Amino acid sequence: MSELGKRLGTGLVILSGFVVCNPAMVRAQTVPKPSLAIPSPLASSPTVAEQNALQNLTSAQQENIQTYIRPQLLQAIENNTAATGTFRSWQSILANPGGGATAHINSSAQGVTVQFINSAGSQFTVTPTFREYHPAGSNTASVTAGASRAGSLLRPTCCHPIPPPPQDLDGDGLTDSQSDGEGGLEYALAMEFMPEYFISTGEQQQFASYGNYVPWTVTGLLGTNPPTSRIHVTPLGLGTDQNGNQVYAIRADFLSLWNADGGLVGGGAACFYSYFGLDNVIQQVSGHYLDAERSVMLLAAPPVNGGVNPDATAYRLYSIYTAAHEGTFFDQSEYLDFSTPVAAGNHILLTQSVSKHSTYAFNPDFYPITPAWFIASTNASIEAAYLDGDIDDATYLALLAAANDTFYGCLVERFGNQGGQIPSQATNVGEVDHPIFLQGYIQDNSSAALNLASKLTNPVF
Ligand SMILES: [Ca+2]
Ligand SMILES: [Ca+2]
Repeated sequence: MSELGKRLGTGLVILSGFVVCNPAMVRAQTVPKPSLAIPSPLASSPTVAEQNALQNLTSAQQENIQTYIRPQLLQAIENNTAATGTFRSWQSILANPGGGATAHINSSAQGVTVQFINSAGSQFTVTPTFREYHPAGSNTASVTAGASRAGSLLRPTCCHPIPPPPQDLDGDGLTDSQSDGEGGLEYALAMEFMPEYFISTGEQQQFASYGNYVPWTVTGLLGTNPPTSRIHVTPLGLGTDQNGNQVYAIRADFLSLWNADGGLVGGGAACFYSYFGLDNVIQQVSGHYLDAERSVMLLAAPPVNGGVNPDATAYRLYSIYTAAHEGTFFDQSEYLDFSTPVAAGNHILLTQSVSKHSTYAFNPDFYPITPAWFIASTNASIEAAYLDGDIDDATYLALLAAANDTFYGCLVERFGNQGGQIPSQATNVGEVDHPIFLQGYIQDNSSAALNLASKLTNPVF
């Protein structure tokens, strides 16, 4: 039995007292697929000539690939230690939500729109500015357990007196009762903006309950219907919007905490990791115990008495971060900035790819997870080796087939649409320095816990 299997075996314990009630109706609508930018001469599927060349590669031709293609791409992977994309502070997004010239996208997705559903059940389309940002060296980051438990970096730093709230259980200055009826702003905000989740057909992993302690440990399995949501809501402070008006900003994390990551399923095509140096990083998308997936929203409303606006319906959504293979070489996390902020009561449609649970605002079936810049680098390496005469015609054709198979048929997400649901309840985990509602595992910042504590305390805006 694999290590994962052993650990899952021990995780199959009694269902705890976690309350699941009123499963929302599954909605059968679909989410759109993006078109893909595929660099020429790579095509969406290899030609017959390319396939034949790949099948008939001689050992000498394979040796040439190892000599002229692989080393350059290994170097490209090694050089990928600088931050990519554009980091925008929450103040910057509030002041200029669309982002203008500072925003750009590095992924393969093109022409993506986003779907929302309103409280009347009507779906509508919004066109955001897509943006990527991956911190420097994130794919090699390893945080020591407990290293950042001293306190949240996101505690309010400013100065506006908030009346002592009777129900601020996590001590962050926002009321946070678990039930809407008790008037907690954190919970009310989360329910106003709760995403509609599309869980894939064929999903083998489950949402789970976890022990109120470190290390983060599965204590019960909760299935996938309805999707289990945990929330983390934190004040950011006062900013200025695009019209010069003051607004009060809040960050809301929507956590999808799974019992395990089942590893990349792939698209069924052959994988030629070694040709392209990817054998050095492919383990970053293999399966593991526990899985911490999320989206994070930047919300803001006109301030009341110079501080927090206690009315959840007054907030608007300025930006959302969707995490996918976060912190790995294959990071496909994206920001969607809304030039016209989206009002409360509207719910974005989000998918979770099968087995990996990567979060997207579109249908990710067969979506390539290799960074677009690396696919372009591979294409350029093949072209250069061919034009330099380092590889012959047959090797060139074979490499096009191998690259196509690897990037568009192997290293891809899978997702089967079975409709979506808006979770009708959620559990507020509190803050890392003050967990609430028995969610103490959020203090686990070990690599085995996928640096969960840091995910909640590191700024994403
Ligand atoms: Ca609070
Ligand atoms: Ca909180």
